[in-house]
Amino acid sequence: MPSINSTIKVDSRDAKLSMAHFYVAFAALAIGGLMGLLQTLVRSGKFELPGGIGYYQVLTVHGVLLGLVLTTFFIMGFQHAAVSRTAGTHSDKARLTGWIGFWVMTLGTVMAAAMVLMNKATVLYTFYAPLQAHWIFYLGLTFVVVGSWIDGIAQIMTYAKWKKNNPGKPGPLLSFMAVINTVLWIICTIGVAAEVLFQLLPWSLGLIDRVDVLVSRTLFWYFGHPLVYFWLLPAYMAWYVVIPKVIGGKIFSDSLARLSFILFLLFSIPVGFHHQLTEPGIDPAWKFIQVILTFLVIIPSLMTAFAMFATFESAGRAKGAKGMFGWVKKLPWNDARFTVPFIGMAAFIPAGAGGIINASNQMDQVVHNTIWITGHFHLTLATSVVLTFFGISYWLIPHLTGRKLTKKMNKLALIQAWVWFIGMAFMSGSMHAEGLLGAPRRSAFSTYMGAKQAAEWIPYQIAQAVGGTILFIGIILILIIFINLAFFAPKGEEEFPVGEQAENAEATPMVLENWKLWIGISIVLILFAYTIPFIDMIQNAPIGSKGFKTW
Ligand code: HAS
Ligand code: CU
Repeated sequence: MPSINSTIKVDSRDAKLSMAHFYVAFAALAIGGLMGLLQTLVRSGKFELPGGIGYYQVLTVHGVLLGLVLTTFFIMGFQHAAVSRTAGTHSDKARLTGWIGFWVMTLGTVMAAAMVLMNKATVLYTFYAPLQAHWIFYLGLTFVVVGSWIDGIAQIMTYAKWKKNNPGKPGPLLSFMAVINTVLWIICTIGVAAEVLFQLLPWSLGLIDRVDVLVSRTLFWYFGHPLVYFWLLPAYMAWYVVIPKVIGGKIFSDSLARLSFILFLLFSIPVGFHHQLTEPGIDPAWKFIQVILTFLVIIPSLMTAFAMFATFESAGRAKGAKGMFGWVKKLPWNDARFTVPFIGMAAFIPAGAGGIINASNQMDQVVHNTIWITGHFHLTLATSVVLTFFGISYWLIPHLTGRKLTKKMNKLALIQAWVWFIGMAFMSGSMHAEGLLGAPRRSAFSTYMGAKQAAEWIPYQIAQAVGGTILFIGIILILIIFINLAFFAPKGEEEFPVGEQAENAEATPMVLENWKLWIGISIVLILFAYTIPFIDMIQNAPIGSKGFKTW
């Protein structure tokens, strides 16, 4: 694996491009996080939204800004920096491509957010038909997707330039991972782009009078599950490559890390039916096949768990750790760059277990559409991924702005992480428990009151309000730290930590970078998992009022 020495800095022009993405991401966090607080207060039954603002409008702002905007902008900003740091500075052409992508995404975000704030797109972050939004919302989302494709192509350009200048060598691991994530994103967003362009946009413009809901949901979930790995893989990039350097260790295995990313590329897309297990109109045999593929996509996460424990233990042993768990003490617990992502990793153990329950068809009948699912993704996305994003920010923002992570900010970052963990334990924990009692997701307090179990659910909703309030304190803390590190921290050099492979690790086989092979297998698996059920849906689609099949 090419050795990446620790003094290389991200070129200041690329740093500006990354920082532009982070400003949008953290602005989305601030607004979306405030909405989250309001939601939990409304659900406690003790708070009415002012000025006739609707609960579902607030929920749509929360989901779109945090689930789609914060994530996409943060990930693109991080990947630009990662590629520039390890595969070399963007060419002027690549950087210009990146800026075009950024502005197209930003335009789309403003269009969609404006419609949501004007209550003309209260369709939640999954914008399921038959809920209909203003056409500007759909056009805005299209710009966000197309903009992210352009943004991602800039990263691929720089990686390809490195490969051309270093024939026969495996690309830098961090850049390889960023390109895997971008390729995964481009392949999976084709589904949601088709749904918006051929169904929702013409429908909202009145050009067609009906859409086939099953087709639109299938196109959405073709995209929706890989969306979660588009979120997860940048966290894994930090776990695999940055954390080993932060703890003074080595990357356990470059090949294992690459293989786990390739398995995500192969198995994360042909599995969307696991979000549709209770839906009619899909042959159970194809649901079963996609559940099998879902269980295959759990394997790279288990590989990651193994690799992380191996990384921690070898780093600890190298420092003289004795006994079965002596290495735990050798980990840098006072360094936020390690401890904050670590809390995210530890949270991923129950979070992933919850995912396995969701994927288990019979158990999903119990939890589907309950608040359990909301608890699941507040552990996976809002804790494991987002805490790792915070952990990345603590060294990347000062690195990019030519400042230092000070002791004071490091301390505040550790406090923020524990506040986040405690708030999430209350909120996600009570969501999981209340979901098992059958409480529905996506429901305000008022809709609960009709249910006979309402009295039983109230204590859990109060716990969610407590958790949501603590989490909001966590959001204020992270915003203070971000603003300090971006604008006020003392000038200085903050390392962009990039780990190096352990001496005794095997050389990386070049087959792992055979893009034609892996993208080819990914496409074959998608065609295998979706072609027949999709033909089935179209053939059996109802006839529209104008006498032809609705699409
Ligand atoms: Fe999920 C629903 C299945 C992972 C996000 N998921 C959702 C939704 C979201 C979401 C947003 O099969 C709701 C969508 C909606 O609005 O309806 N999910 C899974 C499975 C996994 C999984 C099998 N989900 C994620 C991740 C997400 C995410 C990651 C965001 C980032 N999920 C489902 C299913 C549904 C679902 C169904 C639909 C349910 C329904 O009925 O609607 C797997 O990827 C999980 C694998 C992970 C593990 C854990 C491995 C542990 C690791 C950490 C080790 C810790 C270390 C640190 C090393 C098996 C890697 C040291 C620790 C110490 C303590 C020392
Ligand atoms: Cu999924």
